[in-house]
Amino acid sequence: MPLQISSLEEYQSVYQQSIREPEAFWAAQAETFYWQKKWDKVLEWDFKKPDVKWFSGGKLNITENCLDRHLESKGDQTAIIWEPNDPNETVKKYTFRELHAAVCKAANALKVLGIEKGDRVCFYMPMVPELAIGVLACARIGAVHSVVFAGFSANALADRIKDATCKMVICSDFNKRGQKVIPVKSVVDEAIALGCSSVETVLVHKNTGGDIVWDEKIDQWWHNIVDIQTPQCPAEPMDAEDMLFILYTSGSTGKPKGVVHTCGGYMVYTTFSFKNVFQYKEGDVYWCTADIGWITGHSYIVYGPLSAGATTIMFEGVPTFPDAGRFWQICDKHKVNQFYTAPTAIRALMAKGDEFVDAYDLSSLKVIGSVGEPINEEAWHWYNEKVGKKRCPIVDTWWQTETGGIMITPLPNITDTKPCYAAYPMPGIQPVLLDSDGNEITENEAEGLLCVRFPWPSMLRTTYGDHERCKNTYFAAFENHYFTGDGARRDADGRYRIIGRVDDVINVSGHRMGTAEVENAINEHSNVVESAVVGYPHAIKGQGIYAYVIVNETVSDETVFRTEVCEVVRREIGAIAKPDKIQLVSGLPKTRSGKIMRRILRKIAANDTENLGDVSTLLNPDIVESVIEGRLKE
Ligand code: 7RM
Repeated sequence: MPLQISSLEEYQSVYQQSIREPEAFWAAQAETFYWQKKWDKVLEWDFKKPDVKWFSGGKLNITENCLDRHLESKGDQTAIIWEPNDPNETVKKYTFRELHAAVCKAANALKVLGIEKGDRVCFYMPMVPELAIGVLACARIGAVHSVVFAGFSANALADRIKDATCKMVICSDFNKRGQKVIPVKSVVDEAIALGCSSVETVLVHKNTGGDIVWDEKIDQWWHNIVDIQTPQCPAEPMDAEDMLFILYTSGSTGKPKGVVHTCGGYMVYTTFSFKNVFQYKEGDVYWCTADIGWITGHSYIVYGPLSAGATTIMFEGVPTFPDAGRFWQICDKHKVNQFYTAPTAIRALMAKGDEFVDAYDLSSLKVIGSVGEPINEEAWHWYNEKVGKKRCPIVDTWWQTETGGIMITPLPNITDTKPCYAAYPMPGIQPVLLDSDGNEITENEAEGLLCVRFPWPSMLRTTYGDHERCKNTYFAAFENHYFTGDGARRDADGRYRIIGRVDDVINVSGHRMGTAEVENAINEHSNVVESAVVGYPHAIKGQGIYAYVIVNETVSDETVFRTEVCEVVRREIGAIAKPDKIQLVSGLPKTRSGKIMRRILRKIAANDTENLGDVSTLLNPDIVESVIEGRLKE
């Protein structure tokens, strides 16, 4: 197992060593894993290309580290606790031995269905054990998984399947979310009908039962094929730099990018960070409420915890079913020791009243975490007092799909915590603040663009099928730096506070969304001429989506029009991208070169129109007043 830091002095000295001798530091961590063959070189890097290789020449299989290596010492320990949507249904538990067998069977099934090393397999599934099993089965045989959050639309799914030329899609028949039953297989059918010609097989896990359309030519039942396989499957030898998975994420341009993570460095960093950030101890029960469709689920439900030999909970349902006490009921029921969730969930539950949290025994909790967006002070205090009872440090963890693992965070009971501060860099992480000219801001009590100046093992290697895009998005803005897209502040003691995105990415309920992506969707409405989307402060979601829309023909019923626009967005991207507010405008403020002045639109959406700055240089200064007049309040 990698090092687990236990005191402030140790953090400080380990941090210093990790910066002074990064290769020696990470080699020592990597030594604690099971490698089929040791690496030749710890690190090679060039941010200009970018080209980053960790542990190259090393051979491993991440599933041998997540499963096989635990069999002897903890084969009978629970690896996954699955908590169903309906609290009255039966909990499922998999020991490491059972999970190993289940993964091997699924891996053999993938092989029978023609999946080979390097092939891409798309997952479009609810939070059921078969999702984790399927993902690990891919890793077992060297297939590359691309998990698509099951809230995305058929269009969005089809785009992702095509971009990665997936050979297979694994899905469920239906998903359960609270009281709703959501068709899933039919969405996959729709996506396939949009021309996903690479897909040879759709493997369907029967989750609820019920009528679905079946195409004998490509559809296969999971249980028909997986259940008859043998529970042993050799682990494919993977180069440390072979692809492990692709995960799509939104950027400031229209099309989501397929962030690529590789086997060796990702394994080392997610395990190391999991052990340290959550201070996980043998026998603890750990729960991250994320969906495996996002990076948080990949790194901190599946790979990090399992590789660390932890017991990890997978929750199928939603925080408010059957009522707003569900999270706390689960913590009580399974005696959860480390709990990791998103600020949007905390705010939503806080708004429902304290009685829901007060009704349960939360004395098992030791560490509580937050991820995905800035946590506001009020939510931080409520989380600290009501959930953590002021005895559980809050780890406000800052990281990204691209970073693979947690980058900046307090370490519980080791470093201090401060509301709204993600605080200190993890060992091996070298954050810097730059000004817009790329000069480093070295002093404290300063604000700047958050960059990283040295590679870390779990960083993205490329964006699938488009390396130039990776270079332009992350490595071109500032020479020899990875640019995060976030702005941050450093306080007098060196703690970091993440302010938020400085690009055209918004964060709605912890879901990352490109404004251009939403605009493209809105523009699909036949009566829309042009649109501009910005984020605005939203009490529960963090940011809401505010859309300014120019129409072609006068709209007779604005309510109907707004519903139609939302429907188009739902169809193009998914319900998570539906605008909260849609304002009809006769024009958009533009620069003389024709660029939309989002800065002004953001201020209007936030009702902060006092200091719009100089608008006289705009192409159409008069439009500003009319946009302000038409602003939507509630
Ligand atoms: C893990 C994840 C990444 C973006 C990132 C930030 C924002 C994430 C925090 C945060 C403030 C945090 N991956 N973000 N964590 N902002 N404090 N603790 O969320 O790729 O989906 O999003 O999320 O803007 O760039 S992500």
